[in-house]
Amino acid sequence: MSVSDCSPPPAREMPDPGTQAPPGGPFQWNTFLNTPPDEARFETASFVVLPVPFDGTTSYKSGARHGPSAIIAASSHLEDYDVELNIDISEAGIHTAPELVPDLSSPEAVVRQVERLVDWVATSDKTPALLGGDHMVTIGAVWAMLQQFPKISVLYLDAHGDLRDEYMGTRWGHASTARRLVERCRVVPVGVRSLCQEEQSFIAQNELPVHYWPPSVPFDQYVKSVINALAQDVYVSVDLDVLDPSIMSAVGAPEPGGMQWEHVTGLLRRVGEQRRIVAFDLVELSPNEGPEACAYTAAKLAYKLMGYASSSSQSQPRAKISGGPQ
Ligand SMILES: [Mn+2]
Repeated sequence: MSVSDCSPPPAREMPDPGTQAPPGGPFQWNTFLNTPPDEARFETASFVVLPVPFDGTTSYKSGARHGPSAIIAASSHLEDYDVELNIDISEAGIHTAPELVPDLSSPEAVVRQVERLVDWVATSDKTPALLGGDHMVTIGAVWAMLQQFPKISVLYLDAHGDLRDEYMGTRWGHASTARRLVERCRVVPVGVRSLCQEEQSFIAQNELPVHYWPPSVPFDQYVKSVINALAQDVYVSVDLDVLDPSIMSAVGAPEPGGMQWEHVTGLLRRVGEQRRIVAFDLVELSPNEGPEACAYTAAKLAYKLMGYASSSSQSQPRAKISGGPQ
């Protein structure tokens, strides 16, 4: 053995394990788009993905607690470039927060947890992108956004009304989500095709701008009517059961006769162009109830929503992406 063999190796600059990739790789990061943490820092991100794996109030088929992780895993297979918008949506910066551990003492406790979490993102001037979980996660999220945007409207895509005052002993469940929101702000339900009698009476008494599916007017007119019902600042809530079960069977309460991919994306694109999308959520994916394609479809819709929110950028500079649709 020579003397040089025993000398210590030259000092190397080691990566910071908190924010940078270790040597070697590639790695699976469990972040949206599988973005390494040093490229998806909170400080520089326009969008913050908030996984909320809670399904404690589901009444039909549970499993939405597995939705956020399935969407994030599927998102690693998305192309960064979006053909429709002709932009790389990821350039806006997408940070993925760790999964919330739900407080199981009561559904209301989860509402408060989500409210604090979304408030943290909104007060940092970033766009929250919430992944549920059952639909009740929307309640706390909208409450938090109302602090920043008092005149917000909620665009509520859902096969169901979610307008029961109480269901199965709680006022904070997925069946009461829209009802809790109506108490504080304007809600525009879209894609509705299943209601109980109590909900139908509530809609009539309160003259809610419910847009049923299938539409009774041409789709273009349907979209105009939805947009006209919305204020300038919009929170978009997508219950994936708004889609037809032929393309989205992996939900807790599938309902036949739903919207197709082109309807949902066509509507959301126009909303992004004509209103300001300040936050959104995607809820009720129950991955074990359907094929793998459902998680991918959900991930793609989440990514497209970031793109549509970015096209609101004339009035919302925080989600600005260079380039833009042609
Ligand atoms: Mn719902």
